[in-house]
Amino acid sequence: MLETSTKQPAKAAPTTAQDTPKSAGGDTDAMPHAETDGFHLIIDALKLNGIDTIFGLPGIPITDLTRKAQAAGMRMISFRHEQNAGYAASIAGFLTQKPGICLTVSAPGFLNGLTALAHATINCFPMILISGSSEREIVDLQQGDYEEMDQLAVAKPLAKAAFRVLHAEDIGVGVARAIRAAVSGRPGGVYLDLPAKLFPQSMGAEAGRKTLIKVVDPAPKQMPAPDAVQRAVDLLRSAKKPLIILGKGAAYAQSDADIRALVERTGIPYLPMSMAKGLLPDTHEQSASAARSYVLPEADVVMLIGARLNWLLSQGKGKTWGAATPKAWGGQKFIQIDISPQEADSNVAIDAPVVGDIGSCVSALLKAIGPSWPKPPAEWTGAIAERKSKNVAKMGETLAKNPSPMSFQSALNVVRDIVRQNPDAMLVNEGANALDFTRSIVDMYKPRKRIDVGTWGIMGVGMGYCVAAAVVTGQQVIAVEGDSAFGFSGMETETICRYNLPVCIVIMNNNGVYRGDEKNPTGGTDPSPLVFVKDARYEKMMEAFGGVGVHVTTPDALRKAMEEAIRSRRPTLVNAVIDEGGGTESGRITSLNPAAKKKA
Ligand code: ADP
Ligand code: TZD
Ligand code: MG
Repeated sequence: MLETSTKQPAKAAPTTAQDTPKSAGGDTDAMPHAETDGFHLIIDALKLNGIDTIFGLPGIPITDLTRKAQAAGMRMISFRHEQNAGYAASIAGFLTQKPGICLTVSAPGFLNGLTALAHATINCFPMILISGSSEREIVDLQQGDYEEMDQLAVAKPLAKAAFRVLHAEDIGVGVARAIRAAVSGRPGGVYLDLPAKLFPQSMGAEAGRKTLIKVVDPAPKQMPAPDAVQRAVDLLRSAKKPLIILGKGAAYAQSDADIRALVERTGIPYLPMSMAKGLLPDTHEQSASAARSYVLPEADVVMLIGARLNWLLSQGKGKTWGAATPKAWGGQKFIQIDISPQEADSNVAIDAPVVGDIGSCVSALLKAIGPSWPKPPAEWTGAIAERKSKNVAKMGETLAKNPSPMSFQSALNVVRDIVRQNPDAMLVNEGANALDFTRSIVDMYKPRKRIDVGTWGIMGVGMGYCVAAAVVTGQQVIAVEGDSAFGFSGMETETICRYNLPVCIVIMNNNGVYRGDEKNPTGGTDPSPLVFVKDARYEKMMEAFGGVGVHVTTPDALRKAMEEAIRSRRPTLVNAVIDEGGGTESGRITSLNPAAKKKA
C-alpha cells in the first residue's frame, strides 16, 4: 500500500459527488485532468506514512472521506459512537507504535471522540483525532453554523498537540506534524482540525504529490547519558532488596527480549503493572505479583521501567510502601527509566533518573551490568518465594470451589484456563470487581496481550478495544466485562458482528455496579442507583445482530461456550451469571471512595 502511494501520483478528484468509486484500491475515480483535492491528499498522506486503517463514524463534512478511504484500499472501520472509535484508535496506537486514527464529524462527533483523545494523552498512546469542522469565518464570528464549535481551542488542553489545516497544499505538512507529535518522545493524542472547505479544494496532482511528506524516523531513539546509566547501575549494585516494576511504557516499547534479559540476568524480582503483564510470563519464577503487598514496603531499591508513580502505585508513598502516614516516604531509593525528563520527582525523589527510550536505556543497562551480576541476597528472594507460595495455595483453594450461583473466582478460573490454552489471544478487561479479580487470577504469557481501563480506570473502553485488537492483530479476542462496564459501549456488538470479528465477550453479570443486591433505602419503587434490571439477557443483543449468544450459570457451561467461540471465531457474547452479592464496593480501590461520617 505504501509502495503504491509513493510511486503513483496522487489520485484525481471525481467530477461529481455521485462519482463514488466502485472497487477498492484502484483509480476508478480518476479524473482526466490529473487533478487532486483535499480528500485524496489526506488519504495519500496517511498511506504514504504507512497508515492503513481508520476508525470513525461518517457524516458532514467527512462522509466522502470515509468512502474514498475505503475505495483507496484503506481499512475503514465504522462505529456506532465516536467514543468507541476513539478508544479503538488509541489502543491501536499502543499495539502498533503507529498513531491510531479516529475520524469524526464536527462539534458533537468531535466531542464524542475527544474523551478518547484525552485518554490517549493520559495513557501515553499515540493517536490522531481527525475531525471535520464548520466554516472558520462563521465559527469565529459565532454566527451559528451547522455544528459550530471552535474545536481547535477545545482540543488543545487535552491533546499533546493540535493543528488546523486551511489549504490543500498544507495537508502534507499537517499530517506529518500530527504523526511526529503523536509518536515521538512521550507518545500522546494529537488533534487535526480539517474545515469542510478544505476537502474539495483542488490542485494539480503532481504539484499535490510534491507537498506530501513521508516522515523519516518519526520516533527517534533517545540514548540515555552514560553517567545516568552508571548512577543507576551503582545504586542497583548497592541494593539488598531490589525490585523492578514494569509498566505499560515497557510493553509499548517492544523491547521484549532485552527487558527479559535484564530481569533474568540480574535475578531481581519484578512486578508487572496490569498492561505489562505477560512481558515475561506471569508464571515466571521471578514474578512477585503474588507477593505485591510484601515487596512494595520491603524493597530498598526500586527500578521503574516505563511506569509512573501515580495513584496505581500509591504515588510511591504511604502505607503501601511501608511509611507510617499516607503522605510519608517509605525510604525506598528509586531508579526511573522514562522518555519524559519531567517524570522524575513527580511524587517522591528519584535518585537515579535514566532518560531515554526504553529500548536504548535497557540495552545500555545490560552493557553496563556485563555478563555476570551478583544475584540478590537469598534472604530477599527466599522470603518472596515463601509469601508467593502461601498466596498461590490460598488462591488455588478459592478457585477450586464451585458455588452456586458462580463466584467471580469460579468463573474466572475458566477464563484462566482458556487464556493459558490460547496464549496468543488478546484479553480486554474492564469493570470494578470484574477487573480486579481478572487481573489477579488470569495469567498472561506474552507481551501486549492484556489491554484494560488504563491510567484513568475508565469504563467504556471495552468494545472499542475489542474491535481494534481484532483488526490490528488478527488474533482471537476475549473480553471480560463487568455488566456496568459493558453497557458503556454495548452497541458496538453490532460493529463486531458487521465486521465478523473473532471476539468472545464474557459478561460477569452480577446485576449492577459493584454488586446487584442494593435496595432503595426509602422503600420506594425506584431501584438503587447501583443496580440494573435483574437477570438481564445481554446475550440476546449479540443474537440480534447475527452473532452467538449464550446464557451460562456454571463454570462447565462457561468453558464450553468459550471453547466453541474460539473454535468457530464467531462473534460471541457469554452472559455469565455471578452471585449478585459477590463484589466489593469500588473493587480494590475502596480506600479512594469518600465515606460519609454520618450514616443515612
Ligand atoms: P503503568 O500504568 O503501566 O504504570 P504508566 O502509563 O503510568 O504505566 O507509565 C508509562 C510511562 O512510560 C510514561 O511515563 C511514559 O513516558 C513512558 N514511556 C512510554 N513509552 C516509552 C518509551 N518508548 N520509552 C521510554 N519511556 C516510555
Ligand atoms: N464512569 C466512567 C467513564 N468510568 C468510571 N470508572 C466510572 C464511571 C465509575 N465506575 C467505576 O470506577 S467501576 C464502575 C463504574 C460505573 C462499574 C462497576 O460495575 P461493573 O463491575 O458491573 O462493571 P463489577 O464486577 O460489578 O464490580
Ligand atoms: Mg457488575
